[in-house]
Amino acid sequence: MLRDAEPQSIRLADYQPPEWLVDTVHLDVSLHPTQTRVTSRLALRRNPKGTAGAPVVLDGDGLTLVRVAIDDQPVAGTAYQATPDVFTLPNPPSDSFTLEIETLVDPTANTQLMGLYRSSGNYCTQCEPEGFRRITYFPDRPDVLSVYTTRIEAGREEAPVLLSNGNLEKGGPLESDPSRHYAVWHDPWPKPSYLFALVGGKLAKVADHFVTRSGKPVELGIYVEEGKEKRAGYAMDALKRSMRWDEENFGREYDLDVFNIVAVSDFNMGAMENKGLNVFNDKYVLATPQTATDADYAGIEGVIAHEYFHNWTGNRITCRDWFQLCLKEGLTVFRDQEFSADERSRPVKRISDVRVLKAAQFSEDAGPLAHPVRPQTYREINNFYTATVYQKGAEVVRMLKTLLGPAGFRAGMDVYFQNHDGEAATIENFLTSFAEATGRNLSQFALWYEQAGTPLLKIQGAYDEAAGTYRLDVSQSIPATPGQTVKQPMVIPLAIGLLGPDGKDLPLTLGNSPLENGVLEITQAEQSFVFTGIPARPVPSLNRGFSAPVNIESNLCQKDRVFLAAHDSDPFNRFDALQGLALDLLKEGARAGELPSAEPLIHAMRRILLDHGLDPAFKAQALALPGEGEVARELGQDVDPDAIHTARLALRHAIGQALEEEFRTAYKDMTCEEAFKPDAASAGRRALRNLALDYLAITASHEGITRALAQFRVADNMTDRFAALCVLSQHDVEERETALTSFHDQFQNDPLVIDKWLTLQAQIPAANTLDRVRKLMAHPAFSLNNPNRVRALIGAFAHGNPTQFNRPDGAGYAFVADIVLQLDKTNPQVASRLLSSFRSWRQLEPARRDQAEAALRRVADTSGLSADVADIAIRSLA
Ligand code: B3K
Ligand code: ZN
Repeated sequence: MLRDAEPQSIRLADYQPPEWLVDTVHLDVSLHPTQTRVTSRLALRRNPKGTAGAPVVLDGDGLTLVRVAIDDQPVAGTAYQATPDVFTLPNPPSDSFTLEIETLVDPTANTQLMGLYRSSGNYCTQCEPEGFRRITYFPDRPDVLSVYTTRIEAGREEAPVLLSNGNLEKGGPLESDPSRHYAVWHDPWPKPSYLFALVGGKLAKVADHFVTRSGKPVELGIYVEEGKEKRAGYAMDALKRSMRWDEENFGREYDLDVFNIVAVSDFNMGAMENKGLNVFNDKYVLATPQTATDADYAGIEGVIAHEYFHNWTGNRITCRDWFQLCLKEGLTVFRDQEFSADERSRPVKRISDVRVLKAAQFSEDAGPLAHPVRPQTYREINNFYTATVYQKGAEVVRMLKTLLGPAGFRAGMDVYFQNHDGEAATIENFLTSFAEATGRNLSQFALWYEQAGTPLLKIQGAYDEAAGTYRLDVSQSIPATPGQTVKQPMVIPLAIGLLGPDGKDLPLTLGNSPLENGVLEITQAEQSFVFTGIPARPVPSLNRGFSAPVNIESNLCQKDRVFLAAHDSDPFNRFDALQGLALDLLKEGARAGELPSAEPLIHAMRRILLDHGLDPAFKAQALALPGEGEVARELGQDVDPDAIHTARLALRHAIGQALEEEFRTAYKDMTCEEAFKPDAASAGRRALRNLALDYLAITASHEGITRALAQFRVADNMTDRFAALCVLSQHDVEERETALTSFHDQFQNDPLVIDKWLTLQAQIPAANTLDRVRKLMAHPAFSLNNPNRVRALIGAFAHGNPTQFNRPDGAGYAFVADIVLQLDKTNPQVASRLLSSFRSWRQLEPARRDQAEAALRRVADTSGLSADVADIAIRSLA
C-alpha cells in the first residue's frame, strides 16, 4: 500500500556536515498572543568542511517572513527565496556575514505544542527535535552549535516572568512604554537549536540554592502556576540530590549561575532538558502526600534527575544527528536509573526497570515497529523517541559497564567527557572512548546499536557426576525484524551463579580459572562453558540482575524455579523465578482454558511473604503477577486477551484464597500510624500492604471489599486512597461507584488527580467500559487539547485495557482509530503515540487481527495525515 504523499525517508548513510555554521544567535522576541515578533541575528560562517559555493538554506515551519537584512543593510526580496518552510539565500555575500530575519508567529494557534505555544495563558517553547524552525528560520539540526543571547519583551501584567537559557544579563521596564518590560539572557555554552527555550508568563517561583563541589553557587528556581508553590518541594529536593550525585559518581558539575525549571500543564511528553531552563510536564514536578502516589514521587525524582543529567550527556556533549538519539537518551536513562537505585533500593529499582523494559521495549522489538537502538532510517524523527532508544539504549550502556567493570566504565566516561565536550558526537565517538580507556575492542559490541530484535538465548545445563563438572550449552539467535533478516552473533554479558543443594553459591571455575565477576561473555552463535569442581547437581541462576536484555529458554524445571525463588542470592532472580513460575501457569491457563495447579508457585510465594529478612518493597514486586500484556507477548501468537484475563483472574483468586491469612497479617503488619513520608522504605510498606489488600479483595468473602472501602475513606495520603480505589475498580460491586463518585467530588479541581480517576475507569475490564470512556470524554474536566488528559483516558484505554481495547467486535479499535484521526488535525505527536497501541496486532487470534487491521487501514487510507501518523500506520501494516 502506498499513499500519495508518503513521507520521505532520511538515511543515516546520507549524513553530510552543515554547509554553514552559526557562531552566535541574537534573538529578540516580542511576545504577543497571536503575533509574536521574532528578530534573529545570525553570525553565519561557511563551514570549511562544506561544499564550495553552497547557498544558505534555513529550515522553517509555518513562518511568516517580515524583513531580511544582511550586515545591517535591508535586502531586496529578489535576493532570497522564502516560503513558510524554507529560507534560501542563493548567493551569500561572503564566507562570514550577519543575517537578520524578522518573522511573525502565532503561539495561540499552536496546538501541536511544538515551537512557541501557550499553556494556561503562559508562553513556553518546545524545540526538540524540530520545533525551533517553528519560531525562526535556522539550520535546525543538532550539529550546528551556537552561543545564544535572547532578549524577551512582553507586557508586565501579562508576563511578569521572562526566562530563557543561561544567565540573566539585564532586564526591567521599557523606557518607551512602562507597561512593557524586557529581560536579556545569555548562554555562554554553544548549543544546538533544539535546546533553546523561552518562557513568559504569570508564574510563582520556588527558590533554593546549591553550591557545587568546587564552591560555585547556583541559584535554583522552580516556576509553577500561582498557588502551587507548596507542591514543588519534593522536586527541588530531588534536583539538589541529583546535582550532588552527578558530582560524586561522574565528576560532573553544573556550569551556569542559575538552573531553572518551569512546570506547565500542556506538554507532549515528560520534560525537556533545555540548557539551564528545563520545561516540565507539571505531572513530574507537583506533589503533595494528598495528591501524589509513591509512584508519582518516584517518577518526579527520576525525571528531575534525567533532565538534570542531560546537562552533560546531551547538552555539553550533544548528538551529531538524530540517528544518534540514543547517545544522549540511552546514556541518560542509565544514569537516572543508577541515581534512583542509589537513592532507593537497588534490587527493587532493577525489578521495576526490567518490568518497564519488557512491557514497553520487548513488545516493540517483537512487532512491526521494531528498530535498532540506533535506527538507520526514519520518516518522522518524533516517532523514534521510543522504548528501544531510551530503555534498550540504557540496557546497552549497562552491559558496557558489566563488561568493562565499574572502573573501566568510569575511565571510559571520563575519556568521553574529556574528548567530546562541546561537540556533537556519535555512537562511534562514545564507544571509542571506552576502547581507548580500557584497550578493549568493542566492534562486536557495537552490534547492539545496529541489530533490532530481542536476542534469544537457549541454555541447557548438564551435570556430570563422575567428572564433577557442570556444562552450560548456550546458543544465541536474534529474530528477524523489519528490514533486517540476517543477524550476527552479539556480545552478551550473562551474569550467572550455580546454587549448591544448600542454596548457597558455589565457586565458579571455568577449567582452571576462577570466573571472578560471575559474568560469562557469550560471543558466538553456539558456545559451551564447563565448570569444574562441582560436588553435586547445581541449579543455575541465569542472567542475574538481568545483565542482558534477552529472552532465555532453559531446561530449568518447576522445582528448580521454586528452589531459586527460595534461595538465590541474586534478588532479581528470586523475583524472576516467581515470574517464570507464574508465566508458565498463565500461558497454559490461557491456552487450555484451565489453570494448572498453582501449588508450587503459592508455596514459593508464601515463603517470600513470610521471610522477615526481605524488604517489603521487594516482596510487593515479587508477589505481583506478570501483567496481561506480558503473558500476551510470551504467547506470541493467537493471542486471546479474554482468555489471558480469565487465567490471570483465576490465578489471583487461587493465590488470594490460599494465602488469605498471611495477607491479612501482612496488611496489619504493614499498617503505619505515622504521617506520610515519601521515602523508599515507607513506600515499600505501603506497596506490600496494598498488594495484600488486592489479594484479600479477590477472595470469595466481601471482607476485602469492605476493607478497601474503609481504607479509601480514612487514608491520609493519595497512595493508600488510590490503591484502595484501584482495588474497588476491579470488582463489579456497588462500592466501586460510591468510591469513584466520592473521589471525583473531592478532587474535581485538581487536573492531575482527575487524570488518575480517568485512567482507572478507562482500565476497568468490563464490557461497558467503552461507553464509560465515551461519556467521560464529555466530562468538563476532559479535553482533547491537553495531552495529559488524552493519555489518562484514551491512552489508558488503548495501552492499558487489553480486553476492552481488543473487544472481539472491533469497537475498541474503531474508537481509538477515530480519536487518532481527530487528534491528528491538532496534535500529530500525541495522535501517533496513541496509534502505536496497535503495534502487537499481528499476534492476535485471527478474528481480532482482522478487526485491528481494518481499523489500521482506515487510518492509513485517510488523506491529509500528518507525517507522524502516516509513518506509524505504514510501518504497522508493512
Ligand atoms: N529530550 C526530551 C524528549 C523530546 C521528545 C521530542 N518528541 C526529553 C528527554 O528525553 O529528556
Ligand atoms: Zn532524555
